[in-house]
Amino acid sequence: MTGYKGPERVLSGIQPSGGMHLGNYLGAIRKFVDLQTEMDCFYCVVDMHAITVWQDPAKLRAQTFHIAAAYLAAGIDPKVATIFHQSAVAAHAELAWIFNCVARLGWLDRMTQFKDKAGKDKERASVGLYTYPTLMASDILVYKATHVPVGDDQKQHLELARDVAGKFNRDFSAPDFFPLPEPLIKGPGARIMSLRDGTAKMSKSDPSDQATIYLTDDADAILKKIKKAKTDPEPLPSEIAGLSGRPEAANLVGIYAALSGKSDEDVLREFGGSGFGRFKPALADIVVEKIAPIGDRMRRLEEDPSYLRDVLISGAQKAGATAEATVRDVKEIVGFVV
Ligand code: ATP
Ligand code: LTN
Repeated sequence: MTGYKGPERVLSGIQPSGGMHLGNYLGAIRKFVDLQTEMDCFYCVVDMHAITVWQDPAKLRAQTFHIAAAYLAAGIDPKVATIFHQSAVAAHAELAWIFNCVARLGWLDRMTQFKDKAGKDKERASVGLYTYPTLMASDILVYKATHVPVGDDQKQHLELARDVAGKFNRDFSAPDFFPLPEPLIKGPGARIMSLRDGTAKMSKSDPSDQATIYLTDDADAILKKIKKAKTDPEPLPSEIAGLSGRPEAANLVGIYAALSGKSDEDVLREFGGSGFGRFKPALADIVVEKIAPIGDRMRRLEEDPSYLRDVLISGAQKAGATAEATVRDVKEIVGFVV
């Protein structure tokens, strides 16, 4: 992390663009919970990122509360970590503008998420969708975060944030002003796949409801989705090598391993030779055991939006103090009159 001497700090964010799912939990939120006792942590609901694609205003606010409820229900303690929404801290947008002038067009042109989300008709995509990664760099660097827990799909955006930090430090002869943030991606659950297609990521925006296990699914829905999950006719292999070319089987084994705290090898030692008729009910049991209580807590929290609002607003006040101090220094460095 070069010669950066500031404190270790964590920032991550989730978009309020739909229901929270098992991939979000295993790839992100579960790590957020573990990190809160290790470092100073900032967990953001990135509503400004969500509007890079159309969001119904009536739903956006409820979705913001939904993410806040998931943070709390999973075990993030707002007295320990700072939970807030991005739009309430104007410093994110201010720094993002400056980063738009640091990042190069060529860097953004390479972003695969833009290509995926813009689809064939990129002329009709919003400008915000294109500059999304510089806002994400700002979310991270406005807190001088050194560590960023995310799922595997965010790797390229994290590299861009490091490039922006490095170029800013060099361009303005401010060595080590910004840290080069480290992605925290590794670990079981970094890439959970769709239950209908083992080659596509489990996603909020999947058109099939059967592809995604939502944190608010009840036991019955979880059981049905797992029973219907796409598989192949072969029994499970006894060793990892036997999962190659079997993306659906590999995904279900990976989910079991991530939730049980076992390795894929251990899971195959236990279930190798069994058909999905035996494995799927065992998988459904563990998903229900780990996820259903979080869903119950989320539902209860979502019944009290004024409490969730209070958590977000007081988090934003705390976050704002740190973020504004960074922007003040940045303005000075860039040559603005302060
Ligand atoms: P969409 O799927 O609609 O693009 P998303 O769920 O990827 O949305 P976010 O909600 O912003 O987007 O993601 C929040 C966090 O969850 C990020 O750290 C992301 O990497 C992680 N994540 C999302 N999907 C998965 C997945 N299938 N497996 C592991 N981690 C995931
Ligand atoms: N791009 C991320 C969400 C996101 C984020 C961040 C993650 C926005 N800002 C800062 C980590 C740090 C996504 O789509 N999952």
